[in-house]
Amino acid sequence: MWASGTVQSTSGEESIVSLSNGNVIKVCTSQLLPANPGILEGVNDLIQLSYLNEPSVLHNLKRRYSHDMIYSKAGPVLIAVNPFKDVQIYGKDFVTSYREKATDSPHVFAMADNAYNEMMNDGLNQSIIISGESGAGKTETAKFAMQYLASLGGGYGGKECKILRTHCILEAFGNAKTSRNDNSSRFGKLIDIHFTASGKISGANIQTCKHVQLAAGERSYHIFYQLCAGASPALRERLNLKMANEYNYLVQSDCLVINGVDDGQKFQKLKEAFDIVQICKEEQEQVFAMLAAVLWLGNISFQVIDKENHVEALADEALTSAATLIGCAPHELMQAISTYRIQVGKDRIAKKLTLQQAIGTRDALAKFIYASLFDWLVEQINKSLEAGKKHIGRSISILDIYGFESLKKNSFEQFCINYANERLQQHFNRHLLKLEQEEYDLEGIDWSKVVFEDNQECLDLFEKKPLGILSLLDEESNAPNSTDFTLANKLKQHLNSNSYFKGDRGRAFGVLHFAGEVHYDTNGFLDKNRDPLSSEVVQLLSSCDSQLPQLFAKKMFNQPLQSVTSLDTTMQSVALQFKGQLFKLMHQLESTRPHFICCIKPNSKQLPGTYEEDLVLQQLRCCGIFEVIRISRSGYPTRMTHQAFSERYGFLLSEPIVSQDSLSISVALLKQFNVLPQMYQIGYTKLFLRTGQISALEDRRKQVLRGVIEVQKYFRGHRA
Ligand code: AD9
Ligand code: MG
Repeated sequence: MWASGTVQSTSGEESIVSLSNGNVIKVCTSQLLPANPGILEGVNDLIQLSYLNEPSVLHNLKRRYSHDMIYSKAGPVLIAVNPFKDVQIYGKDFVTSYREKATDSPHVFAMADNAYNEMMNDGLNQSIIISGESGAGKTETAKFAMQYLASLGGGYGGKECKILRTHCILEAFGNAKTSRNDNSSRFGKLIDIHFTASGKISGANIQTCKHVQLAAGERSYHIFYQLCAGASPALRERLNLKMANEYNYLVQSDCLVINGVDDGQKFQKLKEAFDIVQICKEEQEQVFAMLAAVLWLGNISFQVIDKENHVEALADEALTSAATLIGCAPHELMQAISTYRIQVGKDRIAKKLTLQQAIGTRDALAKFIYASLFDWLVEQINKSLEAGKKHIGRSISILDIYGFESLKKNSFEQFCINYANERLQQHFNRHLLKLEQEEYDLEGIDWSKVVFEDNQECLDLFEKKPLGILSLLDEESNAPNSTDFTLANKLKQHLNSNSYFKGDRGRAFGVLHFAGEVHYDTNGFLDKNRDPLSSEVVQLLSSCDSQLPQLFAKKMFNQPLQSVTSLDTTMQSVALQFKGQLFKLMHQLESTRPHFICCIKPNSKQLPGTYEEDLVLQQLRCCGIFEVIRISRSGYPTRMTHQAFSERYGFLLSEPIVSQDSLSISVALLKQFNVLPQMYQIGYTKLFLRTGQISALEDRRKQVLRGVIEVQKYFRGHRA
């Protein structure tokens, strides 16, 4: 790591340096990097640094962080370093001061304000895209952005308030405690906030991206613990609900409570949120019944009934409770999870399952109910936020997905998550590094290119057909007699020559992600990718007495892609569904003007006041921040077509000019306002200006317009 100091003397290759802590050391001169002058300590925007080396950037961020200035800019990108404590910078006074532009200190509010203004001024849809590792602060940042937009778009009544309050529903059902984050999002979401032409919030829409399962041994989704801790005695009675430690699905991890979190209290908040989005009491009761059913399903056990290891579910409290809760007879449930049917000639014959198959079927049923319940809830929230109207105005979309994960043992879940992050990074690279430079080329601007690490090749490794990981995974998932070993071998056989792929020993393989090398264990990949749901189970749900199971089954039947199958036929795999949903989200983002926020995790212990330089550096490098700074510093962030420029400022010209074309007017304006030649470039169709140059013109314009209004007022007053 680095330390700051003063060079005392240099002789040849060596220098004597006295460090700030008093020590004097001898170092190799070529390893010294210049530090920035004191006046630049803790600058708002990293592009202002005179010396742009890694230690300077790190030092600057650390310095700000130690003063609770968790936000900094890197050109157009907002960097947010997770404080892991409450910092008092989100109150109404802060909203007001950002709204009135009374401060220029970087903040998520400033970013949201900027997006809002651009939407209002240019009529373009905007997006706020938040990236960062698991636990870096994406979800919290997204909430603050929403809070700000809600306060702009109409105060704290009505819809705005609803959008914020519903978040606890999504978190209860979609988040869980993991080893890296006590409140880790296990689903991706894109929230579109819709505005009327006058800039008031008119509604919102939430799109989600598939849940990823939790790793073995991790606490499950918050909602289960909230229900167990917070249900009233009467509700417990109706659901035959036990304490969390009596359910198999919940005791797989030994963590039943989270430090500083009161699950019972959260349950009360959740019920209030249900009321707010108009999920009526009967429906709420059904939601809780589905959750209890899932928990009881996990307690169902099987007994072996013959030599071939075939099994039957035990007719005990777990089976009866689960059956009652989903609304069927116990023997029907028993049948559905202990047998499958095969077609023999014209008949369908029931065959018994083996223990492993039966457990798989039972768990698949539980997962299906849970996933359907989540989708149903999102649908209800959307209905209540949009009030049935089709949206035609403008919108700001906020993207918050699961962050990059590299654990000791990485499985299918991490594989999906990291693939999603690879896609997201591509969007970032394309907009901030690639398109930016392409536009300079296209406009004939004099420009020295900044090289950057493109992650296209890594994406190709995943997506190429037929020889990418996703295609090969699917092929193997559908192949007879395939195992996790045959999958690993197949990947190695076809991909070993790819420099982003590492063939490991045995079942493992590695990928060189933009954020670092990750090794995956293929154990369970095929099963998780197939995620088979037997037709027995879907039939059972469709014949249930309760409304929700019927609805879930109907949805399944109506979905052409996700076919219902018996255990042996093919269907669309989890990885492909995941890719489809991801593409849909990314596609939607393409038509918006993006604003990027990079969240940084300053330590891996979730502690306040702890800044681990190497960890921060690795994250900054991975998300391409240094390249962004270099491009922005030498770039021209303000750009306007000659026409737009001349129309907006033309009236400020003090002397009339001969030719009235927009280019001539623009040039005359630049001259009149003394914009120095190194501060702008004239492209074929657009004018490019360096940071800060437009403000003098804007100020003048405002002044003149205000003058005009004053004069009008004066005249109006006189006429009256
Ligand atoms: V994951 O990919 O969903 O696992 P996130 O979403 O990046 O992850 P999250 O927003 O959940 O991380 O933040 C983790 C924790 O950091 C939160 O629970 C807070 O305790 C803490 N945090 C994050 N941002 C802030 C903040 N601006 N102020 C205070 C914060 N605490
Ligand atoms: Mg999150």
